[in-house]
Amino acid sequence: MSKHDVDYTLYLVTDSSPNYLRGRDLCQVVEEALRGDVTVVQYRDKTSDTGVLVSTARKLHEITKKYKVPLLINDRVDVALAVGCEGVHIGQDDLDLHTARKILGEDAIIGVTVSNLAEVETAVKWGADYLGIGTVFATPTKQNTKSIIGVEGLQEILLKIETEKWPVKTVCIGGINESNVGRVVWQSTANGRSLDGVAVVSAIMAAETPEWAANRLYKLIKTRKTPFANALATSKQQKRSPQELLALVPDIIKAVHTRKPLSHNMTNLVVQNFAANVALSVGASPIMANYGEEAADLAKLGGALVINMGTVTPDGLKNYLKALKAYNDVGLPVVFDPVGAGATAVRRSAVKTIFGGGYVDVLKGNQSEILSCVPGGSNIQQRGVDSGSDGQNLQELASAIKELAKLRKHIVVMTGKTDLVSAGETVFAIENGHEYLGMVTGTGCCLGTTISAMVAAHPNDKLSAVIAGTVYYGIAAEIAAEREDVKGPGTFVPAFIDELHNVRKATVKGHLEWFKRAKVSVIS
Ligand code: 3NM
Repeated sequence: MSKHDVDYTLYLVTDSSPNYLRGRDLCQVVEEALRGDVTVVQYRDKTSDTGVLVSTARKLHEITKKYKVPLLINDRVDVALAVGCEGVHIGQDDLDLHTARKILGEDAIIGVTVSNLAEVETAVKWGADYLGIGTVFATPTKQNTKSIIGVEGLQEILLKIETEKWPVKTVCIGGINESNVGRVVWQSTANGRSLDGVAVVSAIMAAETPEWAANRLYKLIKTRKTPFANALATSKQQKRSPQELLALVPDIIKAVHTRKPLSHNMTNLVVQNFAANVALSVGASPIMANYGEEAADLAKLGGALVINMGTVTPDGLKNYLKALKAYNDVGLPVVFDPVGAGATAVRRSAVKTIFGGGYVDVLKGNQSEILSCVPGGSNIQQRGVDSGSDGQNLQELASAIKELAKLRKHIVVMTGKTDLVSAGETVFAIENGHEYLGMVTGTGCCLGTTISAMVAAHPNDKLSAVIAGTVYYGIAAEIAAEREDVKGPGTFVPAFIDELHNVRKATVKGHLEWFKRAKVSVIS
């Protein structure tokens, strides 16, 4: 078989540690896995003597040849040469690729571990056949990994490879198993560039029945099966005109009123009370539950989750991840507000952890927060454009959020003087709102709460639900600010809560005067 025809779909990396083998024979486990459709085997053994490595590799090679699957040796070019197997896999601290190629020749398969763009570039330059991209998630199998890159890092690397049209194949590695493989493969696809496969150790080596485990993984990778694919707005939904979308707004507000969906907020210390009151005013049923263990029960109630990382802590992050998983498991919507995302290294890392931990349906934040979520950083941000300078760079911001939404496969809401909403194909601009919203703490967070109520009540068309929530919120602010009793930001807050309530009540009664203020357009 030519090395160009290798199928990387399910790449097994072996591990001979007793807690994985549990007394079983390595070759037997590998053969079972091959029966379950493993397509590449890498023999990885960091401790055995060279003699043992060569004899085990020979046995493994006899088996892999039967299944017409390539055998690669981790790190040890000498062992690969002695055995005459198909190639090697080398890490960043192993023998360099150029030398390995000189020793093994052009026909050998040589793969390289990479975790950042510089390593990718070097590996491609020296002719790597494939890249093992990782570590995606922290894993007990390899605890001394250099960096945890998350789905984010994976996307960034795939995007670069796609942009440069590099011919290299790709697999990802680190913490991939049956529960996350479909999402990781689906989510990491960047501009049409997908992974060629997935590499696993424990998901197969530690499985009771390696054959079944491999077979299930293979099918999940091949079908790119993930429930989240249905969460995304369809092209048809995205191509609707602002008028078509606006026509849905009253019914969405009524649906919240009728269904009173749960708005489960894991939010920051500053806005707990305000957000709960906003949820009540828009007709939702709020619960401010920050303890992740409760999420599985709450997720049975048909609502939506808001993760607002405004006052993130290590415990808080663990709780968010539990809740994210609980809502993902039942397919209910999650709104993520990456408050202060770019402000500290801790928050940048928290954003990665959350994106890695599950699927987020709606990402909502201000300009700098959203731009901080662009993998690899945004050019706009690098040029110092920050919130406030909306006018001249609206088109640029629109393109940035469109790309981000497309890449991440979720809806992005960027708040500002003009709010921008995109699910990846079209960008809608909403020009409702009032400057008082920017003078009171927590109004952005409470928009997240409002959106959660809308998407919970209208889950099959989240794009129109997000637009409905944003328009309704902005108009309620305008009406509140115009009231005679409102003298400034302080008196604005209670009036705003009143008007969210009043607008909803009016809508339910069919009084839609307020709605004439709606300003939605398509800008990109
Ligand atoms: N290499 P599991 S992570 C062998 O990041 C290996 O380069 C990694 O094990 C890297 O599938 C890893 O059990 C272990 O999480 C992956």
